[in-house]
Amino acid sequence: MSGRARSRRDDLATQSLLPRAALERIADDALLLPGAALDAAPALLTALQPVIAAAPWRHMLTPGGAHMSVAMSNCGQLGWVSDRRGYRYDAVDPDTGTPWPPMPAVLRAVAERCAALAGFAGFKPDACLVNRYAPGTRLSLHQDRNEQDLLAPVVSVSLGLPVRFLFGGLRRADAVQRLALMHGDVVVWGGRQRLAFHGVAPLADGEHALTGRCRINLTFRKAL
Ligand SMILES: [Mn+2]
Repeated sequence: MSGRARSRRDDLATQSLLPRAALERIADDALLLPGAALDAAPALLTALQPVIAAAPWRHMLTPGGAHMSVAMSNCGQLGWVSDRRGYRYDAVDPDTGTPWPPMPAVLRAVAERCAALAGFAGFKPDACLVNRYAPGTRLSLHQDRNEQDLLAPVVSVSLGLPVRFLFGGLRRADAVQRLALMHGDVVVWGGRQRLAFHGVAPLADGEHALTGRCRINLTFRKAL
């Protein structure tokens, strides 16, 4: 590991030990809820096991024909899919030809509670995208805009290895904040920030007691 990569990882490890506020404002209508899913994390990971058994990890094709570096699955009424035809939501897993597994109650409960804590009471997600990041994997800046309901927020739950979350503005060229996301952290954005550009920096290598050598991200949305 290079010295630079080591210092970045050490920064993240140090930050995880510092006292943290219950709620940190990123922007109007965008909030970080430090550790909001920490207590539930073991139950979330256990509930994911039958989801992944029914809808195994896969590296979807981008419309350009490249395999995405992030491994993905879905649960809930709808799943986010990508292939040569584009990005969209589908009730059926294209890999198995069957509906996506149902959203486990513990996942739904965490998403709805965190949305309410962030000021989006009444959030009823119908889709949960499950992303698995291996060391070195990143997600470049993008907007979530495949949902019909752009009034509902996005709720993002981080599990496992820490990462730098990139949160920009409504234009791609806007300044980008770099936020350390730890295991159990939740980010919620909606309202005026619903179409904010966001992404994650390359995942630093490491080992997490609950997830092993990866970060798992749950992204809850109301697609319809
Ligand atoms: Mn996104």
